[in-house]
Amino acid sequence: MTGPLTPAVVATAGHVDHGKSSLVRALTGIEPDRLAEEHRRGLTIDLGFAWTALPSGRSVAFVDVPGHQRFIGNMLAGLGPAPVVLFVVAADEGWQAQSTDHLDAVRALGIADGLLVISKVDRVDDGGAAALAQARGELAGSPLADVEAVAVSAVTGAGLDELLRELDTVLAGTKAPPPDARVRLWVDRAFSLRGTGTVVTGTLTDGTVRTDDQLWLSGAGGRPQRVTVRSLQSGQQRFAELTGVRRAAVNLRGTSADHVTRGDALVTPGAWPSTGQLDVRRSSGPQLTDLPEQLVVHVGTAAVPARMRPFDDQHARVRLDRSLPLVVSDRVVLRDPGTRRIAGAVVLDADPPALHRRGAGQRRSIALSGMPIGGDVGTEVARRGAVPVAALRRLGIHLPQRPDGVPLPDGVLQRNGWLLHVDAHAGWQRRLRTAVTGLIERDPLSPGLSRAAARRVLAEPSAPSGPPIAALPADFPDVLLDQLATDAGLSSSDGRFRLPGTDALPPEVDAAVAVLRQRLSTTPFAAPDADELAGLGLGSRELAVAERLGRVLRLPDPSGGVVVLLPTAPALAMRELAGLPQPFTAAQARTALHTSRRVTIPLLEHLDQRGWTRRVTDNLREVRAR
Ligand SMILES: Nc1nc2c(ncn2[C@@H]2O[C@H](COP(=O)(O)OP(=O)(O)OP(=O)(O)O)[C@@H](O)[C@H]2O)c(=O)[nH]1
Ligand SMILES: [Mg+2]
Repeated sequence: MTGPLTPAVVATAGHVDHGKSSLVRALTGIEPDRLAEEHRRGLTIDLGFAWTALPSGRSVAFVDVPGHQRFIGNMLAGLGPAPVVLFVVAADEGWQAQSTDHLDAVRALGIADGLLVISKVDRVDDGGAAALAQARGELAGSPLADVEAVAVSAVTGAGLDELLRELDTVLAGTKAPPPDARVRLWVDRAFSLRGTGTVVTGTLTDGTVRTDDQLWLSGAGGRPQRVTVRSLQSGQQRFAELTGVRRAAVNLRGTSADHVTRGDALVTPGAWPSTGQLDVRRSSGPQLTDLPEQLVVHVGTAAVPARMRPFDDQHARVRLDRSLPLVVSDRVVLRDPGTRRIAGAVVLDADPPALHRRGAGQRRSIALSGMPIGGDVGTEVARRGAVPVAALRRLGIHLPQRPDGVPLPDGVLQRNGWLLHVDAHAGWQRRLRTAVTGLIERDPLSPGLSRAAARRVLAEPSAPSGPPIAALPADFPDVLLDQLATDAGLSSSDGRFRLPGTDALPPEVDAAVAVLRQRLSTTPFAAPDADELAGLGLGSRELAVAERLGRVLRLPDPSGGVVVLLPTAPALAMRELAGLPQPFTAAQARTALHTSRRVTIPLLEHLDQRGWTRRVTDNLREVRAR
């Protein structure tokens, strides 16, 4: 296969002492065991890193893992982000306990690319044939069942060239992740270098990191730290940008090494959810009902204690002790720290619904059983009623690249960057109409249901008797709420919803308004005073409805009361004011309109606002040419 020789990251795996570190050293000339204690004890404790170029020229980095059972956490942190594995089995000892443990981890992580390496062939006479046959038997049925095998000796150098050639072939067949994906780099080390500052290292799996990038460091501290990439290295060379899958050493501004630990992740700001609860489907290992409630969840380089509640033997809810940037389709390892058993699982839902009602667990089991890996837009939208397209993307749910124009699943509508489910949409319309109708019945003078009140109504849990309707999301935009009201046949203005055609005045109010209008038709600027309004039974609510119906105009009275005129009063006033010498004073206007100062000042201000008059100085106005 041709194509760009994208760099690669390969992890080792295999039983303790089977020669993993010796192999990496022989292949690269770099010592992967970095710690003095590792040399003293002659075994790997923590991850080791080394790199070389393959015969094709492709550069490859190795992450060398410990085989000892005690360091299984470190082993999983090394294998977690690596897509390719060298599975090492010693020719003299053959398959051993941690060979099985590591194969369980490979299964759980779904790693299907790599090589079977029969090591230490110089120690046997059969060229490794017996160990190979045994290992093949163990690998049968696993994702590594069909990988090529190479017999090597780190001591004599036998087979090393062939191994590098075979690795080249394996890597040529793997697909690099899309460079424009959101970044998620699981940190495996953090340290401080004099003169350089904080450096974190990890296997970059998703996206591209560039110098000067702003990223978030999401970790145990809760809130993500905002950091900036000062410089980048891979294999001790500097780069302006790095694309996964690749080892990366990232020099960061904005944090100190003491605040970063293995299991933190460098991520694109705002692009990943912070997930504390997951619904998962088992992919390998024991049935979920056979695992204890207390587990350790391994994903990327993170190891987080968690509690699991199985819904059935294949599906469970996992509650993490701390949130992680996890999305739908992520693979997680569920490890029972007591028995060493390891199950693999795939995240089906990174934002699962709360389970309150009786039988919710059983219903969830059914829902999860029918859920495809990668998520289903229809189900997700139905569950939430409405959800921003961006939020679904963030959760890792597979969406068409551009939902506009692309057919959406049945029952899903797209509006203003949101996806709505027709059932919820219809249910919300019904509820809104009922609420508005009830309000008008109780209080015919009501100005209508406010948006805030409408939100409260639509956010309530649906009645146990009726069909379940999702609660309206708190961030549902006003424009969509107004549109919903319009769809429900309501009229919507000033952020209030009313029933069109029901805006009639109760008869006694109607009669009082008629009396007032009659009076104002002969003396248009003699606004009724508070006593007269009280005598007619017209309070502020009655007047508000009369104004909405276009029967009167209300102007604020600076003394705190209200000036009530006919809606035609401003035009009539203009006729009088146009006859005055320009500019004119408020006193001149008052005389011309045969009214009081209480009416004149609000009326002139109203005319100013309409742009019919203009203030020339504090007390002088002129009529504007129209
Ligand atoms: N004869 C021979 N000995 C080897 C070979 N490879 C490794 N060894 C020896 O086997 C022992 C273990 O080797 P390591 O490379 O440390 O094994 P490992 O798999 O990295 O061990 P852990 O990291 O602790 O799991 C050492 O004493 C090595 O010298 C080999 O190809 N031939
Ligand atoms: Mg080792």
